[in-house]
Parts: sequence; structure tokens; C-alpha cells
Amino acid sequence: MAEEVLLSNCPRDCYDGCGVQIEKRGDRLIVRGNPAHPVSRGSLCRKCTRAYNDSWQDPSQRLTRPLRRSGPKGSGRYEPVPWDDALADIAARLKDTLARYGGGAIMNAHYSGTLALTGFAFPMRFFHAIGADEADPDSICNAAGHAAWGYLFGESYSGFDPRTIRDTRCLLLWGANPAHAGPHVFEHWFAASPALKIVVDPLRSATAAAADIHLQPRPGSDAALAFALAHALRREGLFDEACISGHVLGADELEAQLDNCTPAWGERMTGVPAAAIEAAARAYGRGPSLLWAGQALSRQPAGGNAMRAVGMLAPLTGNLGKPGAGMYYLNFTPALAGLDLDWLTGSALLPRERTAVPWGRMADVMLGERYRMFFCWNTNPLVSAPQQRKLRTALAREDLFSVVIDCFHTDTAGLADYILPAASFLEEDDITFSYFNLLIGAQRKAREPLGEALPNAEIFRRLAAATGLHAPALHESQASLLATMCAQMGIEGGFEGLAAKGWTWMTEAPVTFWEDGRFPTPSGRVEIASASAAADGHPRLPQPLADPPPAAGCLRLLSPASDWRLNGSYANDPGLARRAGPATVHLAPTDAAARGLASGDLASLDNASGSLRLTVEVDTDVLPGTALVYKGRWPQCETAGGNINTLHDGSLADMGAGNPVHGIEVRVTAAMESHQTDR
Ligand SMILES: Nc1nc2c(c(=O)[nH]1)N[C@H]1C(S)=C(S)[C@@H](COP(=O)(O)OP(=O)(O)OC[C@H]3O[C@@H](n4cnc5c(=O)[nH]c(N)nc54)[C@H](O)[C@@H]3O)O[C@H]1N2
Ligand SMILES: Nc1nc2c(c(=O)[nH]1)N[C@H]1C(S)=C(S)[C@@H](COP(=O)(O)OP(=O)(O)OC[C@H]3O[C@@H](n4cnc5c(=O)[nH]c(N)nc54)[C@H](O)[C@@H]3O)O[C@H]1N2
Ligand SMILES: [Mo]
Repeated sequence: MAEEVLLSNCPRDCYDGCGVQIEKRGDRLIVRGNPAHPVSRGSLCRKCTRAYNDSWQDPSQRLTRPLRRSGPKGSGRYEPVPWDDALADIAARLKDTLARYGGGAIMNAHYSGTLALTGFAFPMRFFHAIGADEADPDSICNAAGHAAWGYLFGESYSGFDPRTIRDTRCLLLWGANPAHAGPHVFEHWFAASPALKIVVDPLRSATAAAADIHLQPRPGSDAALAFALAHALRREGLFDEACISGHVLGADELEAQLDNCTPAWGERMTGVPAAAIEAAARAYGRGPSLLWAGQALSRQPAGGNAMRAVGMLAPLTGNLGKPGAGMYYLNFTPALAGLDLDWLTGSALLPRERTAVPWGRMADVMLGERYRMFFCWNTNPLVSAPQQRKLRTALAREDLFSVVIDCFHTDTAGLADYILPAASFLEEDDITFSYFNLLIGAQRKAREPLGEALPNAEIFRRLAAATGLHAPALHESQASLLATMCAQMGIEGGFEGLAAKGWTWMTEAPVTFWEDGRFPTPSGRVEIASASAAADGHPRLPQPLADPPPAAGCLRLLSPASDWRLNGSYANDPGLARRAGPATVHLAPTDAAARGLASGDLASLDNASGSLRLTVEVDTDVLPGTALVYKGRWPQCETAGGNINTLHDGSLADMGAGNPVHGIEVRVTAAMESHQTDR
């Protein structure tokens, strides 16, 4: 029998942001979906259900004690040490490094392992106070899109309110696969909607398969496709002249560019039939329509240009600022909720301008001697970052003092001097936001942390004390943080009130963003023509471009979200690893046949950055000319000793130093008999 049932929320980096119900049975927790939550409706996805009820509660799989390296780097030899000893040693090193070289010798690498507000943001107070450099967080994920929509709309964090779908007649999902990336959003929001659905994806993803119209362009031809759609929209009289004249800058300059971008031209540029382009234009243009630009749309070499080109369809057709219409990249609206993010992250503590290194440059930068200390928390770059082999070499530098904080013994942890055990979301009170639905949730502490694990925030409070940093902001208690956040957001009854209910909407009624037609751009309009972009060295307007086809014999590699993992999280869960099967490259039948490959064969994927051997699956959902490999495998769990990012050369997208993971080219051939490893 359950002793107590708590309502909580899942803080993973996922569109869903599920409501969770936790039954306490002594130390054992039964973790399920909250039946009364609008997203999860009583169930969690299969990967989280499995992980949260298994590896996340298993002390033999979790990190439970601070560990100090006791052998050469990479030897895997560690010994447990008391927290106080570990923190004192790290603090001594830190003080010495700060005194000799300053904060610019310390790299702070972090991302979205937990998105709960204090677990995600409070440690930044510490790094601001010591003036550390930062691994540019969004440069691993979606930075090109943020830069692009920054030029176009002035910001990229106020999309549409998903509740507005009740007024929507057409849904256009472009480079997004919520069937994997947000399974509840897919089921209850997308698939359940009576709106006409258009999906733009080179892959026949599960989301594309559920659409009324699937446009299947060659990867990286999205900007050309958007221009062809715009041409068709104009010809059909579906441009919204009032919206354009009132709220858009540069539509006149666009006119001439559009003339040549006929649907027939679009077909040649993208591979999408002209008739399908016209059908999609008619459905989208009539509206009210919602445009969801997936984070994947930005993950190509010219992802910024693609995001600008696709984003302009909304203002050109007046599909924004009214019920059922709008465009979405991400929702992160602390101001709407009332939350003071600068206070939470302590940005005023930073003594100088922020220095951020893009992840594409990280391996090269860390190979040099500039950085003497490496702090890594909430992220596992030896799974997720480019130039995997070079980064491994860099992080194995004997003179680099590194501290990795995680719930699990990751590949990145395996090169640390100190590994510190992080408490999971089941073991700490916190507050969650969703980046899709405008929800605020309580994350509940359902048990004490496993072993000696500590929440992120507490680790940095203690490290601040050990380092002799006494600014009160670095020592604010969890209770005080939660109380202040709840007060800022006007949550009735404070954290206890939120915890009793589980979750609350940020606003009672659905929000219509951009209703007043004013945008935070220099002109206050949507800037299709952007002087800011030009000043940064980009074309004033988005360009009707498509990437050139891959070099002869090469395929374009796509490495999107797996159904069985959340980024790299869960790749180490034995049950989930079994279900996911061996690391596989999916090939179109023609491409497999041309290489003499059949399902079950071993293929070698090679380029200048590395090589990787994977099992072939011949897959009719894959577009000829592309190869599909799902992201997030742990090198230490693979016979190949590496994952797909061994093939990523660290090149940057056109804007925002973004990460063009879907722009890699590889040669795929039948692998020779001997199974060499990739380390
Ligand atoms: N299960 C699961 N859920 C996740 C994650 C996970 O790893 N697993 N990761 C989370 C995170 S951090 C993020 S950022 C999101 C990412 O989720 P999404 O934004 O959906 O991004 P991806 O999974 O990279 O890719 C989505 C689709 O884009 C397509 N695509 C690739 N290249 C192109 C192109 O050039 N043009 C077009 N039009 N489409 C292209 C791919 O084929 C793929 O089907 O998901 C989140 N949710
Ligand atoms: N080839 C390719 N590479 C990609 C992508 C792709 O599509 N293709 N996608 C990119 C994208 S979108 C992203 S967002 C990145 C994601 O890359 P990462 O940020 O590396 O994501 P994860 O591998 O999930 O690593 C998060 C880590 O945080 C840990 N963690 C969870 N909760 C906590 C906590 O409370 N405290 C601490 N300290 N740790 C915790 C988890 O155990 C996990 O090891 O990968 C990028 N890399
Ligand atoms: Mo991401």
C-alpha cells in the first residue's frame, strides 16, 4: 500500500513537461503520470516510466558518493571520499587558479540535464561570482534558430500558446518530430486535433506519417521550399496585405526575389512535387494556422537562413497575433510568469562581460592551455558534443583539473578528477516550466537523495562556502528560493500551494502572443529585411537557397531524437538499452542496394572526422541520399567505443554559432570483417 502520494513534474528537456504522480512505499517510489495533468493524463512515456522506476532509483547504477581519481586519467580508477574533503580540495584548486589566472581560466559547461528552475539556474550564481567562462549553452542545441528569429521577430521565446489550437484549422510542423521529442504532445495535441496537418521532414517520421500532407524535402533545402510556398501563397492571393503593410519590414524587397521561386522551381530545388507545395500553401494560407519550427530546422549548416525563410510565412499570411494562429520555436516566458531570471541566475554577480565558447570550438579550445579547470554539470558532452575523439583527448589532459556532477557515471565523468553525485528530481523540491505548454509545476522531494548525492544547488552552496565566498546570494536556501519564486509568480499558498495542486497554468486564459502587432525589433515590425542581420555579416533578407547535394558517394547524416532516450539520458539503463537494440544506421533501399548492404549487415560510416561501424537497417521511411542514426548513445556502452558525434567536425551553423548536427556528410560502405573499435 502507498504510504503517501505526491504530485510532481518531470524536468527533462522535452516538449511534454509531464505531470508526475509518485507513490511512496518506504524507499521505493512508484512513478507514473498524474491523471489530472493536462499533458500526461495519467501516463508517462515508456522511456521515462522505465528509467524512473528502475535505473534512477537503483543505487548500484546511480552515483552515490563523491569520487576522487586514483589512477591516470581515463583509467577509471576512483576512490570514494567524504564531501568535505572533496569540496576542500576543489576549493583549494579553484582559489589557486583564480589567484593565478583569473576566472577566464575556468570553463563552466552546463545544459539541460534538469530544467527545474533552481537545478538549472541557481549554480550560475556561483559561476558568475567567480567570473568563469561558459560553454555557450544553446550552441549545442538550437542557437542558430534563436539568432535567426531574433533578427526576424526580435525574440524567439514567445511562440504560440498550445491551448490556442482549438481555433486552428491548419498545423504546419517544420523539422519537428514530436512523436519522439514529445510523445504526449504528439498524441493529445497533434494527432487528436481536427486541424489539417502538414509536416515538413526529409524522413517519414512517425509524425510525418500521421499528417495529411507530408512534404519530404532534401535536407537543408528548407529555405528554398519556404520561398516556393511564399510564391504560391502570393499567387493564390493569400498574402495578408493589412498585416504586411502594418507590421512587416522588407516585404517589398522580398517581392522581386519571389518572382522566380515558382513551385516548379521549388520542386527542382527541394525534391518536393510542385502540386504538394501548392496544396500546402493553400491550406496554410487560409488559416488560422500554427507554424511549429522544430529545433531540428536550425540544425543544418544554413539553419539560420532556413529559420528566417520559414518564419516569414506567418507574417506574410497574417497567421499571427490572433486566436489559432502563430509561430513557435520555444516558449520560455519567465516575464509572463512573473519570474525574475536575472535574480535567479545572479547575473549581476558577473564582474565582466560574459565569455562564451561555442561547443563546436570546445575540443580545440580545451586542447590548449587556456583553461585550467573544467566544471561540467547537467550535461554529458562526450555523448552530445561535436569532435568526440578530439574532445576526449582534450578532457584527458593531465594538467586540466575537472569536476563532473551527474547522477550517473557518464563517459565525461570517466575523465574527471572529481565526480560529484547529483540528486535526481525525485529527491529535491523545485519548480518546473514547460517549453511548450505555458505550465508551472512543482517538483517534489519524494525521498532522501540516494546515498550521499546532493541537489545541484546544494553542491554549489557548499562549494561557495568551501571557497570562502560569502555573498548571501550564493547561500540562499532552497526554501527561500522557492518562496521567492512563488511570490514573484503570484502562486497562491506558495510552494505548498503549488505542490498540493501539482501544476498551474501561467495564465488562466490562453495567451495570444503578438496581438498588438509590435515586435521587439529595432523597427517594432517583423523584419524580413534586417539591418541587424546585415550588420552581423548576413544577407539583409533570407535567401532562397538549398544546400548542395552531398559529395559523390556520400550521404547526408541525420541524427535526431530517439524514442528510447532523452538526449544521452537513459542510454545506460539496461532495460531501455535492450529495447533500443544495437546502434543502427537506417538507409533507403536504393542506397543500401547500391552499397551491397542488407538489413543486419555491418556498415562503416566514414568522413574526415572519424569512422563508426553500425548495423544496417534498410528503411523505406528514409529519403534516398540520407542516412539516419538516432542520437544519444554512450560511447562506453557501444562496441564501436563512440557514437555519431565522432563524425561531426565541429563546424558551426551560419548564425548563433549553432550546431549543424543534421548537416554531416558520410561515406557509407560495407564494413570489412574485423570489427575495429573507434576509440
Ligand atoms: N525522446 C526524446 N525526446 C526529446 C529528445 C530526445 O533526445 N529524445 N531531445 C529533446 C531536445 S534537447 C530537443 S532540442 C528536442 C529536439 O526535437 P526536434 O526539434 O523534433 O528535433 P530532432 O529530433 O533533431 O529532429 C526532428 C526532425 O527533423 C528532421 N530533420 C533533419 N534535418 C532536417 C532538415 O534539413 N529539414 C527539415 N525540414 N527537417 C529535418 C529529422 O528527420 C527529424 O525527424 O527534442 C527533445 N525531446
Ligand atoms: N549528433 C547529434 N548530437 C546532438 C544532438 C543531435 O540531434 N544530434 N542534439 C543536441 C541537443 S538538441 C542537445 S540539447 C544536446 C544534449 O546533450 P546533453 O546536455 O549532454 O544531454 P544528456 O546526454 O541528456 O546529458 C544530461 C546529463 O545531465 C544529467 N542529469 C540529469 N539530471 C541532473 C541533475 O539534476 N543534476 C546534474 N548535475 N545532472 C543531471 C544526466 O544524467 C545526463 O548525463 O545534445 C546535442 N547533441
Ligand atoms: Mo536540445
